[in-house]
Amino acid sequence: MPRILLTGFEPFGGETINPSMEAIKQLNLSSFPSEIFFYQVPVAFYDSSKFVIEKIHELRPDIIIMIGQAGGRKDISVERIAINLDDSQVPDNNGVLPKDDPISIFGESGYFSTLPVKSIVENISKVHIPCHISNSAGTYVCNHLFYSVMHELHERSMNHVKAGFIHVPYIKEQVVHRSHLFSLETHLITQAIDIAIRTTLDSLSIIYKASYPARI
Ligand code: PCA
Repeated sequence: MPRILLTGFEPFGGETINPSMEAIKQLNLSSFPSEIFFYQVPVAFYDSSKFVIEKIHELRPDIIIMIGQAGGRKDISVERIAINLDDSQVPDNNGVLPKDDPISIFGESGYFSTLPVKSIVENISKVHIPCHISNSAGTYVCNHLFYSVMHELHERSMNHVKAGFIHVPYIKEQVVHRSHLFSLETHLITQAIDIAIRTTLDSLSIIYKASYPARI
């Protein structure tokens, strides 16, 4: 059975919830033909990547899907690329405020997601949830985590692991006093994550599929 590492973030920037975790908690984990391990990650440049990289080596997942909040965006953004840059206007939850710092001095300038980003967007769009490919995960903690994970997989020759990042908008509860901001119902974000997981599972090699008689 494939193993999936799924991560969301703790709240940050004065919010009391983070839609990534709220949505992940509502997934029906037993409905997937896989083992899913999910964690809440600190919104901290260095601690986030340290935590997730440790989990990768402990759990040896086949798929890594990282989810984060992109407040103000109007759709589910399936990120295509992580860039080698930390540059922040606001401190992270540990007070760290990097300016124009490379994430890895000798690392590549960027790494592409190895999730099937186009199929994920297509399948989420089919159920009328707004969804697009995004070409920038920003330069804050989400991009840092995304880049660090892709770099680790590259450096350790773990290229068989499919990994990537999805940004999600605010949920309704976060915008009650800011109704001009876009938001989605939590259950729609949960459904989008569910579809992203299933689409990625479907894209795994035939060897894996062969171990699920029910899916052939
Ligand atoms: N979003 C932030 C960091 C944590 C989160 O949920 C970002 O987009 O970088």
